Amino acid sequence: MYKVFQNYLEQALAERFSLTEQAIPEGLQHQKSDRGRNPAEITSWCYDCPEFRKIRYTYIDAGASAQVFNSVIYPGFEYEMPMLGIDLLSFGKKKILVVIDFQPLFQDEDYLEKYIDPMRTLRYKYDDLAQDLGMKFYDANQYFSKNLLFAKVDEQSVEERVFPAFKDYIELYFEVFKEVKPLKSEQAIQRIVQAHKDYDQYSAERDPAHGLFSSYFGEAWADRFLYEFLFADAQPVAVTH
Ligand code: BLA
Repeated sequence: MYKVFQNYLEQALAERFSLTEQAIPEGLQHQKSDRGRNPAEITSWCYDCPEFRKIRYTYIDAGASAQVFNSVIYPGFEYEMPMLGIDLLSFGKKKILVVIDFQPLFQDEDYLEKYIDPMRTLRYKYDDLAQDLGMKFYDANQYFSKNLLFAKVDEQSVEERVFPAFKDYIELYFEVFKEVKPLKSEQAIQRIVQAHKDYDQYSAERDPAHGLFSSYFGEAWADRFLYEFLFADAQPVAVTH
């Protein structure tokens, strides 16, 4: 269902950047499960290039039970640019959730004006996808922007609305990125290093996907996938098992 989204992202990246494939820890790149109603498969890809220190995306294919495309693009530490965050989820026809955002590293006014305001036109172009759904797992005021697309939709709008929105947000992300000047001072760069670390820590601790990964692939695998791949700069808080 979201394979055309993945193909588009891959194409958009390949035509602009010189990507190097990054190794994914043993056992995490691909996994299969027969535990659910339908067989499930999870596959991940990871790249970097001079502009982006980590480009990762994951596809979960569990037939009619689940189709998921999840991606985060982490700029290099010398760019204060937000991450591009994408989470497209489909659990059968009844539950399709889509989230696309430039995920801000900071919430101060100057930062938001510089990196989040440029999304305003698209946010209103896709007003039907900016649904103001409350967040249960995350805090909407941390690492999310006011211009995020967050919607519960049907299959038809995935094709007619979400795909055009996805393309527009990706194009805009790279356009804004093109104008960004790399930071020079070591202190400013260290502030970004810390912000990326905080983002990973926050995301690993709250990720609503842990249960999904556990149910298909077991809890040990889920923990490894979160802390060794998705949010590799996060520290597991406590060993509970
Ligand atoms: C919600 N994301 C979810 C949910 C799941 C995932 C299972 C809960 C859906 C529900 O309400 O039942 C799935 N998250 C994943 C998967 C991965 C993951 C499969 O990290 C990894 C492969 N989530 C992101 C990114 C964004 C994001 C990059 O990973 C940013 C655009 C957003 N996901 C996001 C939001 C919600 C969500 C805002 C709703 C959470 C809430 O209600 O607090």
